[in-house]
Amino acid sequence: MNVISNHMPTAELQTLDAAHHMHPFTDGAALAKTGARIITAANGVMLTDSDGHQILDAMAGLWCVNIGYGRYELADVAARQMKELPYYNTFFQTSHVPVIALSAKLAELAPNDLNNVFYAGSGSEANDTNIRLVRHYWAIKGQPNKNIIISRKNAYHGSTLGGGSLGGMPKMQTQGVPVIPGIHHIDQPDWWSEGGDKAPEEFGLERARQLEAAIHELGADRVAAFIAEPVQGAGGVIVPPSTYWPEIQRICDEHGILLIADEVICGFGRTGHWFGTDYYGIRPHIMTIAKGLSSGYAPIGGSMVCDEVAETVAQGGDFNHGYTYSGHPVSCAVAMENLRIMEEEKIVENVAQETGPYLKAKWESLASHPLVGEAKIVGMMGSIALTPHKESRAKFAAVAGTVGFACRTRCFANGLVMRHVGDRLVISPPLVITKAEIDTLIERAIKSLDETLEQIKADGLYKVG
Ligand code: PXG
Repeated sequence: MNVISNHMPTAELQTLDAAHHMHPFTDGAALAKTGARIITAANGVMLTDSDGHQILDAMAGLWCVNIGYGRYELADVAARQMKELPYYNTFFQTSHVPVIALSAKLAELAPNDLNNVFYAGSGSEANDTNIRLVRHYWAIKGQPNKNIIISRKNAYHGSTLGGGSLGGMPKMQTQGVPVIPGIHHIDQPDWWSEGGDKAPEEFGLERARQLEAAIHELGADRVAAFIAEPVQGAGGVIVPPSTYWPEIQRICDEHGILLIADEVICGFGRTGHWFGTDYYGIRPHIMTIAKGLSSGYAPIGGSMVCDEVAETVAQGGDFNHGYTYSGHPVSCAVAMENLRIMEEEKIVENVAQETGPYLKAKWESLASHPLVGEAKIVGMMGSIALTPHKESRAKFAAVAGTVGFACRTRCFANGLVMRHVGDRLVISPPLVITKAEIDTLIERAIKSLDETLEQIKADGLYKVG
């Protein structure tokens, strides 16, 4: 077989890719026609594709390359760990130094008494763990029927059977999930799309109180936990009104419901704090972590668990759960090095005090563009809602996502990766993005918005639905 390398022509790579590679979250037939964009290298915030184009990655891969590309320190640590101890498991009363070190470090960084880590290979797996963990916890406490988990519509908690069942995205719900019984969904706090005439604060309270209504309906003795992302990421960077999280916290406290904060995107500096939980001042019993934990350099996820839940589970005999790669030594070592760099280079502080506010001012100014309704941002996760009529927060007549996709295509052509979620465009750049790179991001975004507006006018798509 020929060596397949970066030096092959793009078309040949695309043909091979289409012939043998099934892509996640992709229309395979459509992709086979156009051919995949092939990324060959990356450094800092810039990607290089197989045709030599330089593209500013305002998505940090998939919301994960927090320290940016090209940090050889992580490669060196991985190589060293592979030579010393490439693998050993953490089942059956064994442990190893990288997992011990990372667990202690995470306990130090995490808020409150989230001092205990159960490892997984990804965010989806970690949420599967959470389902089993909270049900097992209540069973040990003599309440096996306290097993319902409340989640939200338009939430994303992963793509495994468990994660997909917890999630609330309509497009996923028709394809083999939900399959886990005992998961109940309430509405999301998306004021732009669903707030109607209410003030955002009033709407935030109303949506939080749906949790209380659901608990009353189902019975507090039946509800094990509530799971939510501090800021919904894949759902379109939906920043909840300020009233939302304090009310959710009150409700969980008053009714004895475990709170699971899914920090897979919000964690590790994305909000300008170590965790989204810190940003909102909430006190979860469990946090789901992944992505930024290793800046995506190695696969790793996990559940950070408070002392009381961890101690109860420890007293409950064997917890018959785990993955071959729970606490993988190479991933743990890479994550440790990532956290060392984040601390040493004060990356989170820099987002909070310097680059975050700089990006916020520029991002929010996009709201004055004729195509943009709201522009929202927390730390380094932002979104804009495209609309044909700002005042009424109208949707387009075209199928949802048509205009968003057109804009995302213009972004690519202009050397910028933004992701579209329906007719919202979202960003989540590497946290190390500089002010000059933020200027480039915004210039390219404006150019892409201008071109999209022209295009949809020409195509007759600039119409209220
Ligand atoms: N929870 C949250 C909040 C996530 O955002 C997961 C769990 C699952 O993590 P894993 O590591 O199993 O993928 C995620 C992942 C997108 C996109 O297009 C978002 C995610 C994954 C893939 C695509 O926005 N989030």
